[in-house]
Amino acid sequence: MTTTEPKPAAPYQRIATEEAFAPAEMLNIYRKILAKSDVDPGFQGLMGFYMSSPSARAQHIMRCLQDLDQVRLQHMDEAGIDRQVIALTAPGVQVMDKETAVAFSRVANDELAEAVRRHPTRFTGMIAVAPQDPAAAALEIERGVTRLGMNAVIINSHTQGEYLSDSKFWDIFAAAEAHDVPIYLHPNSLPKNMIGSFQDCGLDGAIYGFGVETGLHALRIITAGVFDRFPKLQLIIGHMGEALPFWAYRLDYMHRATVLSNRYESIKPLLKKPSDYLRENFFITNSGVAWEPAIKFTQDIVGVDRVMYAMDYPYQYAADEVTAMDNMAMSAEVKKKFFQTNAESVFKIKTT
Ligand code: 1DF
Ligand code: MN
Repeated sequence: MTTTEPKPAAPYQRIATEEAFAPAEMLNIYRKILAKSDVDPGFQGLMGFYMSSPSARAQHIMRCLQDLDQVRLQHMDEAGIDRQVIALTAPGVQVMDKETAVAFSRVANDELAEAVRRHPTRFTGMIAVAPQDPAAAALEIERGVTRLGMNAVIINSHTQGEYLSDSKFWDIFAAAEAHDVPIYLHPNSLPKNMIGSFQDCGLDGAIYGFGVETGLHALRIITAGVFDRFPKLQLIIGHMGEALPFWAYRLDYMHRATVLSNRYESIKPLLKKPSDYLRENFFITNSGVAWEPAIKFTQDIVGVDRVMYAMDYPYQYAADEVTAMDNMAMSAEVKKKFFQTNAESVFKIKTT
C-alpha cells in the first residue's frame, strides 16, 4: 500500500488538519491508569488495545504516534502531505487526574512546540488543555498562543463523562474567543454510562461510537446557547462534521418544535437555528472520510470556506485516499480552499 516514491506536488499545498502524536511520557502515565482496577472501559478499549495489541495496525500506529521527525516526515512525503496540523492524540490528558492533566498538558505543549520549531514548514501545533481545571486550561490557551505560537486548541470530547455544554467549563470558551483561536472538538472513547450498547457489538470506536458521541457533544454545545454567549467562538469538528450536516434539516425542525411545546427545561430558545451555528461557528474536516459525495454535500450546507482536508494520521494513513481527494471533480479554486487556504486562515499558518 505505501510507496517509497514521494508523491508529486499539486497546484496547492496539502495541509492535513487532524493529525496525532503521543509522547512516550504520556504512554507511561497511560500505563499506570490502565493498571488500575477501576479503569474506564472506553479508555481500556481504546488505548489499552493500541498499547498492547500485537496486530500490524496497532504496532504501526504506536510507532508513528511517537515520532515527530523522520518517520512522520517520510510518511508525509510518501502521501504528498505538505504540512500536518498536529495534536496530542485522544484522549490526551482528559483521562488523567486533575493535577497530572494540568501539568502534563504543559509538558506536551512544550514538546510539540519544540517539534514545530525543528520543522516549521512541515508542522503546525494545537494546544492541549485539561478541562478538569477550566481556569488552568484558559491560562494554557493564553500561554500556547502568546508564548508557543500555536493558534488552535484540541479537546477530546467529553472529560470523564462531562460535557463543555456545562457552564462550569465556559472559561475555556471565553479564552478561545478572546485569543481568536478555534477549538478542535475531537472524538474520545465513549463515557462509561454510554458505552455498553456500543461495546457489546464492537461499534464503540471510530467505526461509529466516536461520531455519535462527538456529534452529541457539538449539539449539546449548540443547544446550551454557547454561541449566543460567545458569538465569535469557532469549533472544528472532524469526520465530515460527525454527520451533523446530514442531520441539519431535522435538527432545525425538531429544535423549534421542542422549544415551542416547552417540552424540556434544557431546550431553550436560541437566537438562531441549529444549522445557522453550523454555518457560522464550525469548520468541518473530512478526517477519515475520503468520500467525494459527502464532502460536496457538506460544502453545499456550510460553504466551501468551512470544509478542510484531514488525514487522521496515523489512524488512517492511506496515500491512495489523497489521490482520491486530488481527483475530486471540483473547481481548482475550491480544491485549493479544501486542501490549503482554509487551513492556512483557520490555523493562521504563515507561509512566508
Ligand atoms: C482512532 C480514530 C483513534 C481516531 C483515534 O485516536 C482517533 C481509531 C485515539 O481508529 O481507533 O483520533 N479518529 O479520529 O478517527
Ligand atoms: Mn482523530
